[in-house]
Amino acid sequence: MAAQHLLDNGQGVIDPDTYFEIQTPPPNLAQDEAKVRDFVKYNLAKNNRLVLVTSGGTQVPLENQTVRFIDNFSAGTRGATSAEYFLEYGYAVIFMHRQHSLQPYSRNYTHSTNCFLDYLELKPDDSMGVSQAIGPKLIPTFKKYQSVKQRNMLLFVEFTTLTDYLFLLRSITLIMAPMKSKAMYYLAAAVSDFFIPAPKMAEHKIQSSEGALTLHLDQVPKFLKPLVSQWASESFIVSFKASHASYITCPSGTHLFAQLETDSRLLVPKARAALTRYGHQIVIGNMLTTRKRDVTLITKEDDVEIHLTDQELRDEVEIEERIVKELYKRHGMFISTGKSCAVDG
Ligand code: 9Z3
Repeated sequence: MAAQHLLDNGQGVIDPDTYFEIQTPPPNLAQDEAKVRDFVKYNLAKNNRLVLVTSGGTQVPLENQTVRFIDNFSAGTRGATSAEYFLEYGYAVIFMHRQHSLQPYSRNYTHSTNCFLDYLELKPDDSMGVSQAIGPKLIPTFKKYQSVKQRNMLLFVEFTTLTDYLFLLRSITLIMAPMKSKAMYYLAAAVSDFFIPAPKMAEHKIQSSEGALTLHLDQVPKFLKPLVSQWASESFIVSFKASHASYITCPSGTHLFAQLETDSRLLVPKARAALTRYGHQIVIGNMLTTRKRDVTLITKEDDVEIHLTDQELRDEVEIEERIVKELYKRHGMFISTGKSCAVDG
């Protein structure tokens, strides 16, 4: 009853504290918190930099006994690839990812169109090994993966729903707080803007016999606000802003994809507005269609465009390498001066 009352502010927007009161925490939250606590303690003692990478999309269920849900798009490429480069720069990484989305190191193999059996071959003695076609390519990746595991530099934490994500985000951030400026948050996950609060959700499968379905979704509270101002106020926070190109519908009914100049021109002001609103260190703006080639880093002081040439794309250069290189530098300045960028005077 009280929860229902709290929801009714007339605009369908609740505050972050109320969200945690009305939603049910994920069942494995205590176990995840315990492993994150051990990981942070270990890396704090080693004086390592630590980054929380969030990756993949969140899911919003439409029923308590869920049959249907709404999903946010992200394969997890940005997060998984960036995590590898953070590890190369000496960061310990908490990789908080959507279940079954791409993961660092295995990302080039798990979601390929090949069946995993195609990576194997039968030896003359009837034993099984990695096929000659893939084995040599896999060795450097395998060695890197083994090394980060042995050195306890990479921790995996999984989420599926928006609620899992937000409970985990709050817990992990609070556990990381003692890392202060050595902690970075790299919030690449695609997070739902709308959800159905638990007290308003249908218990069982919504029946099609009742006719057409009209959905009302409430707005998700803006969690970047408490994250920046309370949970991780002394740390280095990087969020992402994604934007779409437009579709033009032709008279024939086909959808022509047109990356209108206006869309990319809107992205930077929108990203800057997010930076001003929350007061964190960096917003990375990316268009969904060009995200593997172009991004803009927006800080209080400057805009930095990172662009890969056609040749670099053919050479399989990954834009995340450039992003992480730039962040490593700026995080270093933040650790030593408390600012993300050298300011003249
Ligand atoms: C992004 O913008 C990511 O770069 C992508 C990566 C989701 C586009 P993929 O893994 O996709 O390469 O398939 N993530 C953030 C999107 C988001 O939800 N941002 C929130 C917002 O814009 C703020 S945290 O309000």
